[in-house]
Amino acid sequence: MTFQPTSQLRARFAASLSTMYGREVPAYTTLVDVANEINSGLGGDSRVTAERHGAIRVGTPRELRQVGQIFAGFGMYPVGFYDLRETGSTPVPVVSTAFRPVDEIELELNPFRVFTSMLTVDDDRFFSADLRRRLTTFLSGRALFSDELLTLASRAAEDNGLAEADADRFVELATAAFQLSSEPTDRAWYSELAEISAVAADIGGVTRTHINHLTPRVLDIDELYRRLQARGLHMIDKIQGPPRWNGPDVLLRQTSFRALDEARLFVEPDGTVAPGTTRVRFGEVEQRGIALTPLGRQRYDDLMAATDAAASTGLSWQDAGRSVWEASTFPLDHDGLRRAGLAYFTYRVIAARGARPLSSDADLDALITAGVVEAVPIIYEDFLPRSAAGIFQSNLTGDGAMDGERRGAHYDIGWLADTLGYTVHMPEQLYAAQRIRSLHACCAELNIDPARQSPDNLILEAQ
Ligand code: OOG
Ligand code: NI
Repeated sequence: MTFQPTSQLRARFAASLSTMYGREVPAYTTLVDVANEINSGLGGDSRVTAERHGAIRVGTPRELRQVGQIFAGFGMYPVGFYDLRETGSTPVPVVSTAFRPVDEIELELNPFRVFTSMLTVDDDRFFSADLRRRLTTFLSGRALFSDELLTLASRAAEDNGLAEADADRFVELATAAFQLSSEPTDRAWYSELAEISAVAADIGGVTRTHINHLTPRVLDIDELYRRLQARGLHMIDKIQGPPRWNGPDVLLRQTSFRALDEARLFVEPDGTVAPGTTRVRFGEVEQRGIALTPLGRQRYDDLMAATDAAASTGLSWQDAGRSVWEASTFPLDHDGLRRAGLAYFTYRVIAARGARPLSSDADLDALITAGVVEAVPIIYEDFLPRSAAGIFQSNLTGDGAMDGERRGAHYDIGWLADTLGYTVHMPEQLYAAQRIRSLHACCAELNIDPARQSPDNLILEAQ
């Protein structure tokens, strides 16, 4: 029987969720078709065509830990900690991480990632003691994942894959765990939670969890936005993240179309079961650019703040962003980003053997200029807290309720690591490590001393 390695399990899982989500939310299929049209016109490779991120939401640390166990079976590990309670203009009562492959070879094989949020039940600003008690009872009474699924996941994680029959079962059970439930929802309970936040109701008002959206990657998001609008899809009013401008794509640009009404059964207060609708799922698409160093990220955040100020004078977000970015000193090409230490690259030797330097203190920058070494941009594989909050918000009905006078519960990356039982990597550490590995490999191949590199390189190395 053939053994299926983790990367294959992950690719199958992403594809199987995609098929299911296309059946559940037909507009998703339109989105994927249009994204494929654009990508194939722009020479997208097989990684980009298959590339998706998903989003799920759970209610308790125990559920979060189990989700982590399932994703580990697919070679996906927690990266980043996002606290969305105060990130956007409307508070969202969740903290989040992203499960994704961390290794560049695994990313290349299949980069599937899932943005995963947990309801902050312990936060007094959202939940009173009485509601918290009832919510905790409700959540501890449900089982989102079967023992069979969790056991297969642990085996897959331990053995770095599964034999074919087990692999089939693992993918089938994992996909089904994120299917929209047909079980009737208690109307009164759902509504009580919805008063606080639509997200609280979506997570804690039902007995199951579900995939909330599945996002393809597109190489030209502005073109996609136009084409979807032309097809009559109701898009949110902006593309989140940096604007389209005359410099390089950085980080992540995302947009979405509005949540759609989906039929669901409700148990009414009088005990009868009646059809109703919920509006919790939506379509999203993203374009990815180069990963920024902490220095670059600081510049990015400053430009975003300046864009807010410019947009408040009545310009559209895109027009405000473009004028702010184009008036700034943010570098206009990858080379400029690299020289200023604002973005991450890997390095590889491209010159033939005879054309290589003989001196052991050759400068990397000079080697790049001389065409001996090539700097390849590292694509940003993660998320942006502000865009994530924006995506949540644009799909919430109502502002929800938060009592700012009460104290918020404390959650941080250490809490997350303890809860999951895994190290939580920070995105920038992964990019920096990847950069240094490639730099050292290059130096070894050229027989030059990595310690004798130019100050720019050392600045980057220290980050
Ligand atoms: C997650 C929203 C965040 C993104 O792409 O930033 C997100 C959710 O709605 O559960 O998916
Ligand atoms: Ni998303």
